Amino acid sequence: ILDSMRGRMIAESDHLMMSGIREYENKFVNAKRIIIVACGTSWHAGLVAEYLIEDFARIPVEVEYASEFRYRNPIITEDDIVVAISQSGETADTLAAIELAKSKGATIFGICNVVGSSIARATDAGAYTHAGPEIGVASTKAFTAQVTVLALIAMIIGSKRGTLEETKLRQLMVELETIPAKVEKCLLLDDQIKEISAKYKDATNFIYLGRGYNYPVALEGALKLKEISYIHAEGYPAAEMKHGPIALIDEQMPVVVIATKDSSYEKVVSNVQEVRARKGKVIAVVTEGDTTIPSMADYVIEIPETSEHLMPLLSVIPLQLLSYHIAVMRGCNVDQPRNLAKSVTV
Ligand code: F1P
Repeated sequence: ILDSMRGRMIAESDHLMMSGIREYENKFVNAKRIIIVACGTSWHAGLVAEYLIEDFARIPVEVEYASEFRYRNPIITEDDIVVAISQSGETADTLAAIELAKSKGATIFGICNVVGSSIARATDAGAYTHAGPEIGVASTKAFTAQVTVLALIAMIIGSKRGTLEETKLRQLMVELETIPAKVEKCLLLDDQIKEISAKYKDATNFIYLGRGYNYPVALEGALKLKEISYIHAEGYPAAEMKHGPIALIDEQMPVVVIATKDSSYEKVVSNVQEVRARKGKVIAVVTEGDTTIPSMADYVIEIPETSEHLMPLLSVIPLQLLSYHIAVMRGCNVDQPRNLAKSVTV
């Protein structure tokens, strides 16, 4: 994935996507609304895309679970662009959502990993992620590749619409180039995360908190733990905690907080204080060199600094490793978790 990311995304900015994005560029640039449909991990990548597209391109975005969208009576018009995201390209709910949107005349843009898959074939245009085959059932590198492609799309549309300044675009391109090396650094955290996993392998519940770009990452961290460790886990936007989930926090509750240095950092500090005040156990993912959150956390995982827009590419990795080690320690089959299928085709 690192090679494919490096090769595709940076050097030749004009050839980033397959022809799909260029062919449909005007449609994207003039879109009044973008609807994203996906399931599971792909839905979480879609949520990151909502933040990216609204930030960079200032086009309203709706992110829908395909499994719900297909059965309700959504308003879809010929002016809409529907972006369908799927690793396998075979997910029945996503395919049905595409068919529904097509029947209303919307333009369908696909983001799939598997070349020639059913979803890729059902779309008007698209971009392949080329992340290589996912060996296990649970999506991991597919998320990274999807977010990368979606970030590039948001940057291209934002730049063409004039809502993303040239200097900001350049900075983001330079920053993207550093991501593969930073991903490698995150992978070196493996031993440390294994030690943390040993402390919490017998937990029965987990909470994951994040704000802004780290909110979808919190959801994804919780999903990975559920999928492969069978531990009940919930992800929340950190600010939502006070509206209910805070009642769950006691000394038995591990709370994973994604607290990297970004525009919502100070607010996350208050959220961590709220968890501490209720004796929750804090596992914090922080930016290298941070001292404030580490002084309040039980365990600290340091990851490299990057733009908050690209942070999900890094902050998801320690959470994937945490789920992986906990699952292995609990004797679970991480490649073939119970009750899950690689392609959910029904
Ligand atoms: C969607 C998905 C995966 C999940 C599991 C079941 O798949 O929910 O995110 O990890 O494998 O399917 P896809 O549409 O992205 O292939």
